[in-house]
Amino acid sequence: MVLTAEQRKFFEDYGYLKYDKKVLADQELEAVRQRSKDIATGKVSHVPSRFIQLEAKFREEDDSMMNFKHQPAPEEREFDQVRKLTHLSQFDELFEATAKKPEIVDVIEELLGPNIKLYTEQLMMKPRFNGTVTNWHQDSVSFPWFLPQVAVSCWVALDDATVENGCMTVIPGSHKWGPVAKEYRDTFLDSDMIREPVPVEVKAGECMFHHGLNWHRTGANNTPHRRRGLALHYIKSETMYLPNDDEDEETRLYREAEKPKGEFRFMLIRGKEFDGRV
Ligand SMILES: O=C(O)CCC(=O)C(=O)O
Repeated sequence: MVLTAEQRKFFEDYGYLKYDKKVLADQELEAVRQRSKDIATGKVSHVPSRFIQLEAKFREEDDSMMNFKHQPAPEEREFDQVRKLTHLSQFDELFEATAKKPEIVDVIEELLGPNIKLYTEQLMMKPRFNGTVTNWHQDSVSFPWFLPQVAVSCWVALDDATVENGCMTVIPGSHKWGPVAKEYRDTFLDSDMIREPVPVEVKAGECMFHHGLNWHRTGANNTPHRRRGLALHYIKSETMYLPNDDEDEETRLYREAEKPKGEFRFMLIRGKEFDGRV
């Protein structure tokens, strides 16, 4: 057991856990920062450019999550314009090794169970001066193709995350209300039955864990300091995946991310995988 009884109870009661232990040593942190910079700025090209998203004001007119329509040439991409890198583990060994680090996965195992897959990761760059808000959401509701909607995420700070530069803000206990359909978001958030939001400042190299149904957001970053955060989204290997015939572009791209490794399966992190499941 890596978590104390108090930490487990805190996660069960509030749906998140600030974890004050370093999960990335200083050297690892530096390597991950450097690799993310090399990918974002096109110095290396093993991550397809459709998994590199710019902040909206630097995109032409594409409003979607992936900017596959108006992807600028790598040499036109500026570091401080990049909003998000996704699917890094599928293409990059350093990110794969990070997603498999025992310091992280031991905790995930306690919170999610022994059979663990990685759905994806999102490296939210929250660039200095340009970083925009990520609005209130529940991760599992954003991944409706997985049943049951059970996920635990680990959010690793690559820079000190503060209130000023857009750290995570969570609504304690909000996971207990279950999945809330997107059209009810504002009504839900206005309800006086939900607790006050709490900012969670995290030091570089440390992390927080959150339940897939926990409501959270991050603020804008207008400071001169970057606030990069690597969100690793884990699901149970027992999860059912519901691809549909009219699969939208976004989902198709998620699935295609696995192609370099052969037949499509989500990445096994620990334990077993099961026929017909993710
Ligand atoms: O890092 C961010 O700005 C947002 C992260 C997030 O929403 C998540 O980890 O689910």
